[in-house]
Amino acid sequence: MKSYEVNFDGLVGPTHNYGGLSYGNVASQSNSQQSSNPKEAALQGLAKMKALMDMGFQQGVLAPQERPDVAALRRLGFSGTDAQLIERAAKEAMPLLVASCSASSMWVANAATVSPSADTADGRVHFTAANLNCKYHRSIEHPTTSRVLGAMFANQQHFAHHAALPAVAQFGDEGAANHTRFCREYGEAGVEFFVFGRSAFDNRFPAPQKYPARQTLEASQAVARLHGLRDQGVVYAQQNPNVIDQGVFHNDVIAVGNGEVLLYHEDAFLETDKMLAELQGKLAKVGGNFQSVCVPRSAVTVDDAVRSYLFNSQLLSRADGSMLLIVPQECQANERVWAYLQSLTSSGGLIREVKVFDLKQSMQNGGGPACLRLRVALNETELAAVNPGVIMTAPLYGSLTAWVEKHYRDRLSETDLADPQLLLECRTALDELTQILKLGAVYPFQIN
Ligand code: SUG
Repeated sequence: MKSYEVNFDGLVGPTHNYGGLSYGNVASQSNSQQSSNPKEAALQGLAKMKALMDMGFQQGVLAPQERPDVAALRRLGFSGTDAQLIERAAKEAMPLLVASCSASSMWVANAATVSPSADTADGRVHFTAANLNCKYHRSIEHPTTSRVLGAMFANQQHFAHHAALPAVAQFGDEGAANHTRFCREYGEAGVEFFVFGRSAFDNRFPAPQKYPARQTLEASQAVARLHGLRDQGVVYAQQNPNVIDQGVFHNDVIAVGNGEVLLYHEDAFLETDKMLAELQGKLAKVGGNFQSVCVPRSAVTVDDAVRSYLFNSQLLSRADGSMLLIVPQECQANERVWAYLQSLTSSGGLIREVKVFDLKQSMQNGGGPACLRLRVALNETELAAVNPGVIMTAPLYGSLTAWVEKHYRDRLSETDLADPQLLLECRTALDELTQILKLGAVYPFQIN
Protein backbone atom coordinates (compact mmCIF):
# COMPACT_ATOMS: atom_id res chain seq x y z
CA MET A 1 0.00 0.00 0.00
CA LYS A 2 1.19 3.52 -0.77
CA SER A 3 2.16 5.77 2.12
CA TYR A 4 2.90 9.45 2.46
CA GLU A 5 4.29 12.10 4.73
CA VAL A 6 1.53 14.69 4.91
CA ASN A 7 2.56 18.14 6.09
CA PHE A 8 -0.23 19.92 7.95
CA ASP A 9 0.71 23.60 8.13
CA GLY A 10 -0.60 25.94 10.79
CA LEU A 11 -2.67 28.76 9.36
CA VAL A 12 -1.51 32.03 10.93
CA GLY A 13 -4.27 33.51 13.08
CA PRO A 14 -5.68 37.08 12.83
CA THR A 15 -3.88 38.26 16.01
CA HIS A 16 -0.31 37.46 14.86
CA ASN A 17 1.88 39.92 16.80
CA TYR A 18 5.33 40.34 18.31
CA GLY A 19 4.81 40.00 22.03
CA GLY A 20 8.37 39.16 23.09
CA LEU A 21 6.89 36.24 24.98
CA SER A 22 9.49 33.50 24.50
CA TYR A 23 12.57 33.90 26.68
CA GLY A 24 15.29 31.73 25.13
CA ASN A 25 13.96 32.30 21.58
CA VAL A 26 16.25 35.02 20.21
CA ALA A 27 13.96 36.26 17.42
CA SER A 28 10.93 36.55 19.71
CA GLN A 29 12.97 38.58 22.18
CA SER A 30 14.63 40.87 19.68
CA ASN A 31 11.49 41.74 17.69
CA SER A 32 9.35 42.40 20.73
CA GLN A 33 6.91 45.32 20.34
CA GLN A 34 7.43 45.71 16.60
CA SER A 35 4.18 46.03 14.72
CA SER A 36 3.17 42.95 12.75
CA ASN A 37 1.22 42.26 9.57
CA PRO A 38 -1.15 39.33 10.21
CA LYS A 39 -2.49 39.38 6.63
CA GLU A 40 0.97 39.10 5.13
CA ALA A 41 1.91 36.40 7.65
CA ALA A 42 -1.08 34.24 6.74
CA LEU A 43 -0.54 34.74 3.00
CA GLN A 44 3.17 33.83 3.31
CA GLY A 45 2.18 30.60 5.06
CA LEU A 46 -0.49 29.80 2.48
CA ALA A 47 1.98 30.44 -0.36
CA LYS A 48 4.30 27.78 1.10
CA MET A 49 1.42 25.29 1.40
CA LYS A 50 0.37 25.98 -2.20
CA ALA A 51 3.94 25.64 -3.51
CA LEU A 52 4.42 22.25 -1.82
CA MET A 53 1.07 21.05 -3.11
CA ASP A 54 2.02 22.20 -6.63
CA MET A 55 5.30 20.25 -6.33
CA GLY A 56 3.24 17.10 -5.74
CA PHE A 57 3.54 16.78 -1.95
CA GLN A 58 0.55 15.94 0.23
CA GLN A 59 -0.39 19.09 2.09
CA GLY A 60 -2.95 19.83 4.78
CA VAL A 61 -3.93 22.77 6.93
CA LEU A 62 -4.36 23.14 10.70
CA ALA A 63 -6.69 25.86 11.97
CA PRO A 64 -5.57 28.70 14.27
CA GLN A 65 -7.07 29.37 17.71
CA GLU A 66 -9.51 31.82 19.21
CA ARG A 67 -7.61 34.87 20.47
CA PRO A 68 -7.73 36.82 22.66
CA ASP A 69 -8.42 33.82 24.87
CA VAL A 70 -10.99 35.45 27.14
CA ALA A 71 -11.65 32.20 28.99
CA ALA A 72 -7.97 32.14 29.99
CA LEU A 73 -8.27 35.73 31.25
CA ARG A 74 -11.37 34.76 33.25
CA ARG A 75 -9.39 31.95 34.87
CA LEU A 76 -6.91 34.62 35.97
CA GLY A 77 -9.63 36.58 37.72
CA PHE A 78 -10.80 39.11 35.13
CA SER A 79 -14.57 39.41 34.92
CA GLY A 80 -17.42 41.29 33.27
CA THR A 81 -18.43 41.25 29.63
CA ASP A 82 -15.76 40.22 27.13
CA ALA A 83 -15.19 43.89 26.25
CA GLN A 84 -14.91 44.96 29.91
CA LEU A 85 -12.53 42.15 30.68
CA ILE A 86 -10.21 43.02 27.79
CA GLU A 87 -10.25 46.67 28.82
CA ARG A 88 -9.42 45.78 32.43
CA ALA A 89 -6.64 43.40 31.46
CA ALA A 90 -5.15 46.09 29.17
CA LYS A 91 -5.16 48.57 32.02
CA GLU A 92 -3.98 46.31 34.86
CA ALA A 93 -1.99 43.47 33.32
CA MET A 94 -0.95 44.16 29.73
CA PRO A 95 1.53 41.23 29.61
CA LEU A 96 -1.36 38.85 30.36
CA LEU A 97 -3.49 40.37 27.62
CA VAL A 98 -0.58 40.09 25.18
CA ALA A 99 -0.09 36.42 26.13
CA SER A 100 -3.79 35.73 25.68
CA CYS A 101 -3.62 37.26 22.18
CA SER A 102 -0.65 35.30 20.85
CA ALA A 103 -1.16 33.53 17.53
CA SER A 104 1.55 31.05 18.57
CA SER A 105 -0.61 28.05 17.67
CA MET A 106 0.57 28.68 14.08
CA TRP A 107 3.81 26.78 14.96
CA VAL A 108 2.13 23.42 14.77
CA ALA A 109 5.38 21.47 15.01
CA ASN A 110 4.69 22.12 18.69
CA ALA A 111 1.04 21.07 18.56
CA ALA A 112 1.57 17.36 19.15
CA THR A 113 3.81 14.34 18.77
CA VAL A 114 2.58 11.92 16.13
CA SER A 115 3.50 8.25 15.72
CA PRO A 116 2.50 6.51 12.51
CA SER A 117 0.54 3.25 12.62
CA ALA A 118 3.52 1.12 11.54
CA ASP A 119 5.29 2.01 14.82
CA THR A 120 2.48 1.66 17.36
CA ALA A 121 1.29 -1.40 19.31
CA ASP A 122 -2.36 -1.13 18.23
CA GLY A 123 -1.67 -0.23 14.59
CA ARG A 124 -3.33 3.18 14.83
CA VAL A 125 -1.80 6.62 14.27
CA HIS A 126 -1.26 8.15 17.74
CA PHE A 127 -1.36 11.84 18.64
CA THR A 128 -0.37 13.40 21.98
CA ALA A 129 -1.14 17.09 22.24
CA ALA A 130 1.84 18.97 23.68
CA ASN A 131 1.34 20.72 27.02
CA LEU A 132 3.77 23.51 26.00
CA ASN A 133 4.22 24.01 29.66
CA CYS A 134 7.33 26.22 29.47
CA LYS A 135 5.52 29.37 28.29
CA TYR A 136 2.18 30.57 29.60
CA HIS A 137 1.01 31.86 26.20
CA ARG A 138 1.59 28.42 24.68
CA SER A 139 0.32 26.37 27.64
CA ILE A 140 -3.23 27.54 26.84
CA GLU A 141 -3.15 25.99 23.35
CA HIS A 142 -3.58 22.28 23.98
CA PRO A 143 -7.34 22.02 24.76
CA THR A 144 -8.27 23.61 21.43
CA THR A 145 -5.43 21.78 19.66
CA SER A 146 -6.94 18.51 20.86
CA ARG A 147 -10.40 19.45 19.59
CA VAL A 148 -9.02 20.55 16.20
CA LEU A 149 -6.92 17.38 15.80
CA GLY A 150 -9.95 15.34 16.87
CA ALA A 151 -12.03 16.99 14.13
CA MET A 152 -9.32 16.40 11.52
CA PHE A 153 -8.51 12.81 12.48
CA ALA A 154 -11.88 11.67 13.78
CA ASN A 155 -11.95 8.04 12.66
CA GLN A 156 -11.26 5.98 15.80
CA GLN A 157 -10.44 2.89 13.84
CA HIS A 158 -7.32 4.61 12.50
CA PHE A 159 -6.55 7.48 14.90
CA ALA A 160 -5.92 7.57 18.67
CA HIS A 161 -5.70 10.83 20.59
CA HIS A 162 -4.05 11.38 23.98
CA ALA A 163 -4.55 14.40 26.20
CA ALA A 164 -1.53 16.57 26.95
CA LEU A 165 0.82 15.34 29.70
CA PRO A 166 0.45 16.74 33.25
CA ALA A 167 1.01 20.49 33.08
CA VAL A 168 4.13 20.75 35.22
CA ALA A 169 7.71 21.60 34.25
CA GLN A 170 8.84 18.01 34.94
CA PHE A 171 6.73 16.88 31.98
CA GLY A 172 7.47 19.86 29.74
CA ASP A 173 6.55 18.67 26.25
CA GLU A 174 6.98 20.64 23.02
CA GLY A 175 5.64 18.01 20.63
CA ALA A 176 7.20 17.24 17.28
CA ALA A 177 9.78 20.06 17.54
CA ASN A 178 11.94 17.52 19.39
CA HIS A 179 10.76 14.39 17.61
CA THR A 180 11.98 12.99 14.29
CA ARG A 181 11.17 9.70 12.64
CA PHE A 182 13.52 7.69 10.48
CA CYS A 183 12.25 4.98 8.14
CA ARG A 184 12.83 3.38 4.78
CA GLU A 185 9.24 3.94 3.58
CA TYR A 186 6.66 5.99 5.47
CA GLY A 187 4.35 2.99 5.76
CA GLU A 188 7.03 0.70 7.24
CA ALA A 189 8.14 0.46 10.88
CA GLY A 190 10.68 3.14 11.69
CA VAL A 191 12.80 4.56 14.50
CA GLU A 192 11.41 7.47 16.50
CA PHE A 193 14.07 9.86 17.71
CA PHE A 194 13.25 11.89 20.83
CA VAL A 195 15.58 14.74 21.80
CA PHE A 196 15.32 16.20 25.30
CA GLY A 197 16.88 19.27 26.88
CA ARG A 198 17.06 18.04 30.48
CA SER A 199 15.91 15.32 32.83
CA ALA A 200 13.42 16.26 35.54
CA PHE A 201 14.30 13.44 37.91
CA ASP A 202 17.88 12.41 37.13
CA ASN A 203 20.56 15.00 37.87
CA ARG A 204 23.26 13.08 36.04
CA PHE A 205 22.07 14.85 32.88
CA PRO A 206 23.50 18.39 32.64
CA ALA A 207 21.05 21.25 32.15
CA PRO A 208 21.50 24.62 30.41
CA GLN A 209 22.53 27.53 32.67
CA LYS A 210 20.87 30.48 31.00
CA TYR A 211 17.82 29.57 28.94
CA PRO A 212 15.15 26.99 29.77
CA ALA A 213 15.26 23.46 28.42
CA ARG A 214 11.68 23.04 27.31
CA GLN A 215 11.55 19.28 26.69
CA THR A 216 12.24 16.75 29.44
CA LEU A 217 13.37 13.16 29.01
CA GLU A 218 10.46 12.04 31.18
CA ALA A 219 7.94 13.75 28.88
CA SER A 220 9.41 12.05 25.81
CA GLN A 221 9.35 8.66 27.57
CA ALA A 222 5.72 9.15 28.57
CA VAL A 223 4.75 9.94 24.96
CA ALA A 224 6.58 6.83 23.71
CA ARG A 225 4.66 4.73 26.29
CA LEU A 226 1.31 6.29 25.40
CA HIS A 227 1.90 5.56 21.73
CA GLY A 228 2.88 1.94 22.36
CA LEU A 229 6.30 2.23 20.73
CA ARG A 230 8.72 -0.70 20.92
CA ASP A 231 12.06 -0.12 22.71
CA GLN A 232 13.74 -1.22 19.50
CA GLY A 233 11.91 1.55 17.65
CA VAL A 234 12.96 4.43 19.91
CA VAL A 235 16.18 6.41 20.44
CA TYR A 236 16.56 9.16 23.06
CA ALA A 237 19.31 11.77 22.84
CA GLN A 238 20.19 14.80 24.86
CA GLN A 239 20.51 18.17 23.22
CA ASN A 240 23.77 19.95 24.02
CA PRO A 241 22.88 22.36 26.88
CA ASN A 242 25.41 24.87 25.55
CA VAL A 243 23.47 25.34 22.33
CA ILE A 244 20.21 25.82 24.26
CA ASP A 245 22.03 28.67 26.01
CA GLN A 246 22.84 30.12 22.58
CA GLY A 247 19.18 30.25 21.55
CA VAL A 248 18.53 26.71 20.26
CA PHE A 249 15.26 26.33 22.12
CA HIS A 250 14.17 23.18 20.23
CA ASN A 251 15.99 20.39 18.44
CA ASP A 252 14.42 21.53 15.17
CA VAL A 253 16.59 24.67 15.34
CA ILE A 254 19.78 22.54 15.11
CA ALA A 255 18.85 19.30 13.29
CA VAL A 256 16.37 17.99 10.73
CA GLY A 257 15.67 14.45 9.60
CA ASN A 258 13.49 12.57 7.16
CA GLY A 259 13.47 9.11 5.63
CA GLU A 260 16.90 7.62 6.37
CA VAL A 261 18.70 10.98 6.62
CA LEU A 262 19.67 13.18 9.58
CA LEU A 263 21.18 16.61 8.86
CA TYR A 264 22.60 18.02 12.09
CA HIS A 265 25.04 20.56 13.44
CA GLU A 266 28.29 19.33 14.96
CA ASP A 267 27.35 20.87 18.32
CA ALA A 268 23.71 19.75 18.40
CA PHE A 269 23.90 16.76 20.78
CA LEU A 270 25.75 15.20 23.68
CA GLU A 271 27.32 11.79 23.05
CA THR A 272 26.78 12.15 19.32
CA ASP A 273 28.70 9.06 18.22
CA LYS A 274 26.81 6.76 20.57
CA MET A 275 23.52 8.26 19.40
CA LEU A 276 24.39 7.86 15.70
CA ALA A 277 25.41 4.25 16.26
CA GLU A 278 22.12 3.51 18.02
CA LEU A 279 20.11 5.14 15.23
CA GLN A 280 22.08 3.23 12.62
CA GLY A 281 21.67 -0.10 14.45
CA LYS A 282 17.96 0.25 15.16
CA LEU A 283 17.12 1.47 11.66
CA ALA A 284 19.11 -1.43 10.17
CA LYS A 285 16.89 -3.87 12.15
CA VAL A 286 13.87 -2.62 10.18
CA GLY A 287 15.74 -2.71 6.89
CA GLY A 288 16.87 0.91 6.77
CA ASN A 289 20.23 2.40 5.90
CA PHE A 290 20.76 5.37 8.26
CA GLN A 291 22.74 8.27 6.80
CA SER A 292 23.90 11.29 8.72
CA VAL A 293 25.20 14.59 7.41
CA CYS A 294 27.13 16.65 9.95
CA VAL A 295 27.37 20.40 9.39
CA PRO A 296 30.73 21.41 10.90
CA ARG A 297 30.98 24.47 13.11
CA SER A 298 33.84 25.64 10.90
CA ALA A 299 31.34 26.05 8.05
CA VAL A 300 28.26 27.21 9.98
CA THR A 301 28.38 28.47 13.56
CA VAL A 302 25.61 27.87 16.09
CA ASP A 303 24.88 31.58 15.86
CA ASP A 304 24.51 31.28 12.05
CA ALA A 305 22.12 28.38 12.60
CA VAL A 306 20.02 30.37 15.09
CA ARG A 307 19.88 33.47 12.90
CA SER A 308 19.33 31.77 9.54
CA TYR A 309 17.20 28.82 10.72
CA LEU A 310 19.11 26.54 8.35
CA PHE A 311 18.01 23.47 10.33
CA ASN A 312 14.43 24.62 10.67
CA SER A 313 14.04 23.58 7.08
CA GLN A 314 11.76 20.92 5.65
CA LEU A 315 13.62 17.93 4.29
CA LEU A 316 11.29 16.34 1.74
CA SER A 317 11.59 13.09 -0.21
CA ARG A 318 10.95 13.31 -3.92
CA ALA A 319 9.58 10.58 -6.14
CA ASP A 320 13.06 9.72 -7.50
CA GLY A 321 14.39 9.13 -3.96
CA SER A 322 16.39 12.37 -3.81
CA MET A 323 15.65 15.07 -1.26
CA LEU A 324 14.70 18.71 -1.33
CA LEU A 325 15.30 21.27 1.41
CA ILE A 326 12.77 24.06 2.00
CA VAL A 327 14.59 26.93 3.71
CA PRO A 328 13.63 30.45 4.82
CA GLN A 329 15.15 33.33 2.86
CA GLU A 330 17.28 34.24 5.88
CA CYS A 331 19.50 31.29 4.78
CA GLN A 332 20.19 33.01 1.47
CA ALA A 333 21.02 36.22 3.28
CA ASN A 334 23.73 34.53 5.38
CA GLU A 335 26.88 34.08 3.28
CA ARG A 336 28.28 31.08 5.16
CA VAL A 337 24.96 29.27 5.32
CA TRP A 338 24.28 29.87 1.64
CA ALA A 339 27.76 28.69 0.67
CA TYR A 340 27.24 25.56 2.78
CA LEU A 341 23.93 24.85 1.06
CA GLN A 342 25.54 25.21 -2.37
CA SER A 343 28.24 22.72 -1.41
CA LEU A 344 25.69 20.34 0.14
CA THR A 345 23.50 20.15 -2.97
CA SER A 346 26.47 19.74 -5.32
CA SER A 347 28.24 17.10 -3.23
CA GLY A 348 26.53 14.13 -4.87
CA GLY A 349 24.58 13.25 -1.70
CA LEU A 350 20.86 12.69 -1.37
CA ILE A 351 19.97 16.35 -0.73
CA ARG A 352 19.98 17.82 -4.24
CA GLU A 353 17.93 20.99 -4.22
CA VAL A 354 17.14 23.96 -2.01
CA LYS A 355 14.00 26.07 -2.34
CA VAL A 356 13.76 29.43 -0.60
CA PHE A 357 10.59 30.88 0.95
CA ASP A 358 9.74 34.27 2.38
CA LEU A 359 8.31 33.58 5.83
CA LYS A 360 9.59 36.76 7.45
CA GLN A 361 6.47 37.48 9.50
CA SER A 362 6.74 34.11 11.26
CA MET A 363 10.55 34.09 11.32
CA GLN A 364 10.56 37.30 13.36
CA ASN A 365 8.95 35.32 16.16
CA GLY A 366 11.34 32.38 15.76
CA GLY A 367 9.15 30.25 13.50
CA GLY A 368 10.66 28.84 10.29
CA PRO A 369 9.34 26.42 7.65
CA ALA A 370 9.62 23.38 9.95
CA CYS A 371 7.91 25.11 12.90
CA LEU A 372 4.94 25.81 10.68
CA ARG A 373 4.20 22.18 9.88
CA LEU A 374 3.13 19.01 11.68
CA ARG A 375 4.19 15.85 9.87
CA VAL A 376 1.79 12.93 9.80
CA ALA A 377 2.86 9.76 7.99
CA LEU A 378 -0.22 8.00 6.65
CA ASN A 379 -0.96 5.07 4.42
CA GLU A 380 -3.56 5.38 1.67
CA THR A 381 -6.42 4.04 3.82
CA GLU A 382 -5.57 6.41 6.67
CA LEU A 383 -5.26 9.37 4.32
CA ALA A 384 -8.73 8.58 2.98
CA ALA A 385 -10.00 8.62 6.59
CA VAL A 386 -8.75 12.18 7.26
CA ASN A 387 -11.41 14.90 7.22
CA PRO A 388 -11.17 15.91 3.53
CA GLY A 389 -11.92 19.54 4.43
CA VAL A 390 -8.37 20.05 5.72
CA ILE A 391 -6.49 18.63 2.73
CA MET A 392 -5.07 21.41 0.57
CA THR A 393 -6.43 21.70 -2.96
CA ALA A 394 -6.37 24.56 -5.47
CA PRO A 395 -10.00 25.54 -4.60
CA LEU A 396 -9.24 25.40 -0.84
CA TYR A 397 -6.17 27.59 -1.37
CA GLY A 398 -8.42 30.05 -3.23
CA SER A 399 -11.03 30.05 -0.44
CA LEU A 400 -8.45 30.50 2.31
CA THR A 401 -6.69 33.32 0.49
CA ALA A 402 -10.00 35.13 0.00
CA TRP A 403 -10.88 34.47 3.65
CA VAL A 404 -7.58 36.05 4.82
CA GLU A 405 -8.04 39.04 2.49
CA LYS A 406 -11.53 39.59 3.89
CA HIS A 407 -10.89 39.23 7.61
CA TYR A 408 -7.26 40.05 8.45
CA ARG A 409 -5.71 43.37 9.39
CA ASP A 410 -2.46 44.39 7.73
CA ARG A 411 -1.04 46.04 10.83
CA LEU A 412 -1.22 45.12 14.48
CA SER A 413 0.58 46.73 17.39
CA GLU A 414 0.29 46.20 21.12
CA THR A 415 -2.35 48.90 21.57
CA ASP A 416 -4.57 47.21 18.96
CA LEU A 417 -4.74 44.12 21.17
CA ALA A 418 -6.80 46.11 23.68
CA ASP A 419 -9.47 46.78 21.04
CA PRO A 420 -12.51 44.55 21.84
CA GLN A 421 -13.39 44.75 18.15
CA LEU A 422 -10.39 42.47 17.45
CA LEU A 423 -12.06 39.65 19.38
CA LEU A 424 -15.25 40.01 17.32
CA GLU A 425 -13.25 40.07 14.07
CA CYS A 426 -11.38 36.95 15.15
CA ARG A 427 -14.56 35.07 16.09
CA THR A 428 -16.33 36.04 12.87
CA ALA A 429 -13.34 34.88 10.84
CA LEU A 430 -12.95 31.58 12.74
CA ASP A 431 -16.65 30.78 12.55
CA GLU A 432 -16.40 31.05 8.77
CA LEU A 433 -13.16 29.06 8.78
CA THR A 434 -14.71 26.09 10.57
CA GLN A 435 -17.23 25.96 7.73
CA ILE A 436 -14.55 26.21 5.03
CA LEU A 437 -12.48 23.43 6.68
CA LYS A 438 -15.58 21.43 7.72
CA LEU A 439 -14.38 21.15 11.31
CA GLY A 440 -17.66 21.56 13.19
CA ALA A 441 -17.60 23.44 16.51
CA VAL A 442 -14.05 23.46 17.91
CA TYR A 443 -13.66 26.92 19.47
CA PRO A 444 -14.73 27.94 22.99
CA PHE A 445 -17.06 30.63 21.58
CA GLN A 446 -18.79 27.98 19.46
CA ILE A 447 -19.13 25.47 22.28
CA ASN A 448 -20.10 27.51 25.36
O1 SUG B 1 7.39 28.66 21.05
N1 SUG B 1 7.47 31.71 19.33
C1 SUG B 1 7.40 30.27 19.29
C2 SUG B 1 8.17 29.75 18.11
C3 SUG B 1 8.00 28.27 17.97
C4 SUG B 1 8.95 27.68 17.00
N2 SUG B 1 8.70 26.30 16.90
C5 SUG B 1 9.63 25.36 16.62
N3 SUG B 1 10.91 25.64 16.61
N4 SUG B 1 9.21 24.17 16.40
C6 SUG B 1 7.93 29.68 20.61
O2 SUG B 1 8.89 30.24 21.16
C7 SUG B 1 6.88 33.92 20.13
C8 SUG B 1 5.61 34.67 20.46
C9 SUG B 1 5.86 36.12 20.72
O3 SUG B 1 6.91 36.48 21.24
O4 SUG B 1 4.95 36.93 20.37
C10 SUG B 1 6.66 32.41 20.14
O5 SUG B 1 5.82 31.91 20.84
